Amino acid sequence: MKHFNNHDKHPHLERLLNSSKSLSLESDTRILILSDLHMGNGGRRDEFRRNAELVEGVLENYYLSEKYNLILNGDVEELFKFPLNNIVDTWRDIYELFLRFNENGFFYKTFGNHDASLQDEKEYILAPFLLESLKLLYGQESVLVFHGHQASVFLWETYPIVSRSIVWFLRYIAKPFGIRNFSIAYNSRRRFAIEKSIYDFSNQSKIVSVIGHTHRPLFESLSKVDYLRYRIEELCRAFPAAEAKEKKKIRNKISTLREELDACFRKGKQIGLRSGVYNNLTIPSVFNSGCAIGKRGITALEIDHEKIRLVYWYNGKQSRKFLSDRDSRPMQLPGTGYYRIVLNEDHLDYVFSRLHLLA
Ligand SMILES: [Mn+2]
Repeated sequence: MKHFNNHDKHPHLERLLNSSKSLSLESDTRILILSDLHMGNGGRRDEFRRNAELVEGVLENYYLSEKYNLILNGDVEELFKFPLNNIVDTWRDIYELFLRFNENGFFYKTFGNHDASLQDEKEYILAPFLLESLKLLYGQESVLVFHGHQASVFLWETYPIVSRSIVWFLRYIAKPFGIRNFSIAYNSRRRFAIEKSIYDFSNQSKIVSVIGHTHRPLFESLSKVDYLRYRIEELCRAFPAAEAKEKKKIRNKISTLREELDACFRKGKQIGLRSGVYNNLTIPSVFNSGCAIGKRGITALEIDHEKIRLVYWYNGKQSRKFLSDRDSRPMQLPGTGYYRIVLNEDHLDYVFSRLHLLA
């Protein structure tokens, strides 16, 4: 008789957790986690092209010199649309830059659904550093880094063999008929289903998962909309006890946050944004680095001296003044027009305490 337990619900994720390479976080370890670059051939259909200089600039002039290690968390190459040799020829300098992170300690790359076929490519430039997932050990705790498509119920997203026919479709059929972005056209329901599944698994296993894939940044399982709501709630609670001068500040702050929230919903109508709150008490078990092909900039996760951070990099010349949710000021990278802003940050002790108290 088959024995059923909770883990049977997530066989792919269970397999990842048990088979991952492990790596210990030291008290001063620094890691940059970047995902979903979708690098192409440098042409018009290459979604990476617009942020290529920004990515190269911040990797070389900030993360490499600040002694960060690097994990690229899947969908680095867009192999559904372009052949590997075109991609590597186009972006050779960036590949060489990735490899230089080995000087700081380590460089790893996990594969996603769009670059899963690289498992078979022995000659691939990053082949020695390619993994399906990586487990970061923080004392007794685990942070599992993987792309996230493994939680999909769609077979073609999970298994490279099945996805070959999709590759063929996208490269030869979708292109002539002008179907663009077929493969990442996530509707909110599918995105939510993947996040929810990884959230449930992480809570059951008492681990933190760091993913990409859905292109939606998450910090402690919260999307931007959820986070803005929480901040507004916090400020309302602080209001009654505040001094008169402080009250005025809170009022202004709330109105700014509400404008930002309204803007999210206006945009949400177009992109199918959906709240990431799964129940009233959110467990901080899922983080998502977002993507490197955003219209105005890139999001990334940093692990730095036992803290975890969601950051946003943008080109100051192109972007509107960026509104920060938590009073943090944008920092300019000297000698460039690039800015980094910390969207959220917490100590890993806080994250795991909350996880164990609530999950
Ligand atoms: Mn993906």
